[in-house]
Amino acid sequence: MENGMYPFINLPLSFEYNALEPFIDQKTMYLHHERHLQAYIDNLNKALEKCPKLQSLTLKQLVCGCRKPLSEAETAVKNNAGGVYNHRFFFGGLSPEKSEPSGELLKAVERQFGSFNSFKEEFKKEAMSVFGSGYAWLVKDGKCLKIIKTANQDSLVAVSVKPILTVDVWEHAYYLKHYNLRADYINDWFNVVNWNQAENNFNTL
Ligand code: MN3
Repeated sequence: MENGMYPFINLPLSFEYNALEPFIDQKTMYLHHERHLQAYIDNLNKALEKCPKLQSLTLKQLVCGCRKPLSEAETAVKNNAGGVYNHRFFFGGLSPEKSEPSGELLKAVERQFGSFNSFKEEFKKEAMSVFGSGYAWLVKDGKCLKIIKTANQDSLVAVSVKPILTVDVWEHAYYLKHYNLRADYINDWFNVVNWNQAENNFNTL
């Protein structure tokens, strides 16, 4: 991932804001990337101004918040770094090009969940059950695939699992188009998942 260190900038998406229509609308994509992610980036940079010692750490190291207990400024760094990391991961997992899992990832999905369709059902159920704001993730844990949930901008970086794919289920990710219907949003999101990126994540260490 480029721009992994302070000062952070908002990297452009690899597609236009309207490219995921009709599944995710242009206004949602614009606000999500240009306002929400930008705010995490600005707040991360501001928090890092107060913590010069952390300025040489990578985004992943900042997300870990490894030094405990954290001061107020360090907590702001950790939370906002989580917001940047999670959003970059989420946006990187989207594509206007229709794709499906293939190769080793498809084999692993079938081994773990029985079929791609059963995986989708299971993933949707988990994403629906995220209470409040957070994310559902497909992760690799050793040789197994698992679906896990995180709250707010907590991250998986400090956990020993490898993220493959995530869906942002904060209301800002879907409210303008899908209102309160998170299930409809998740169904639509499945149409714009970048399975090629997911497969790269699965195959790289
Ligand atoms: Mn979001």
